[in-house]
Amino acid sequence: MSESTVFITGASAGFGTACARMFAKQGKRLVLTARRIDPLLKLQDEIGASADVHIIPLDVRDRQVLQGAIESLPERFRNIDVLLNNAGLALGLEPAHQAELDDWDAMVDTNIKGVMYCTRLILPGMVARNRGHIVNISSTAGNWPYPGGNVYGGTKAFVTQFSRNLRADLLGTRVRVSCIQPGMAETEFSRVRFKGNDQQAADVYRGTDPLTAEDIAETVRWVVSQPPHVNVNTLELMSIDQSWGPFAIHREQK
Ligand code: NDP
Ligand code: 8X3
Repeated sequence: MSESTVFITGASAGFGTACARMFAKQGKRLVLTARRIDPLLKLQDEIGASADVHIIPLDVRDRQVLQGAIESLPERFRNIDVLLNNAGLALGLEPAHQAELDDWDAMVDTNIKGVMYCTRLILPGMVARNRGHIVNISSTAGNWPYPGGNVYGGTKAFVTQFSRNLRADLLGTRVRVSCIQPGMAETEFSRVRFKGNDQQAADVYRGTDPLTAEDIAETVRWVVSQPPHVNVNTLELMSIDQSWGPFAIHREQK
């Protein structure tokens, strides 16, 4: 797929930036999107020598803007071969009865609706060409519960099940769908979750060897580079320093 086109959401930081760098090394044509234009411009500057890069500052929550951006892509970027649905966030770690409803709305709108919109707008072209690959970034948080994971984990469970249901719909086509479920990875993720509190964000990774954005880019590279008849359905990965706890049990003091 040397001449192929990759569309990445959330390319301004973390996994998205690392994946853009990885695909640029392979000489892919890249459409890079996120809300912040400055990091996108910087990235375009960095990788523009090895890849043809088109940047679009947009919010995946805005369906009209997304539709307009995709419909008005320059001709050479129109035939998207890989859609990396990566843009997403967690906001807050409060228990459900104390969480901010605005945070829940933002997570649902970004992590669920953003993935829905990008998929629905880009998938028809893939089906028409009978070629393409949708790679969705879910999370271990969609598989395993943890205190404060409430809506964030729920949105990622959606991404996992949506990926499987897309596979069901696309049977008989050559369009592939893969769902990657990373555990704790050090990016801007915790800084966003804790609303700019750098200390709280750093504490998440303190004393551990977390996954890196480059680890996820390598996983995406492997998933996408399988032979066309091989569909990696779901792939979960964690840092060696992360595992499961026992069931939590509340005991009354007698
Ligand atoms: P980062 O915070 O480093 O990057 C998130 C990216 O998403 C940024 O480029 C951000 O760009 C973009 N984004 C967020 N909201 C929107 C929006 N409304 N519209 C467009 N772009 C948006 O986090 P990660 O790289 O770690 O996260 C990438 C994905 O991986 C997310 O879906 C996250 O849930 C998931 N994930 C992360 C894990 C981790 O531990 N880090 C583990 C498992 C999954 P901008 O702010 O410029 O819009
Ligand atoms: C991010 C991983 O464990 O912080 O999806 O929810 S976690």
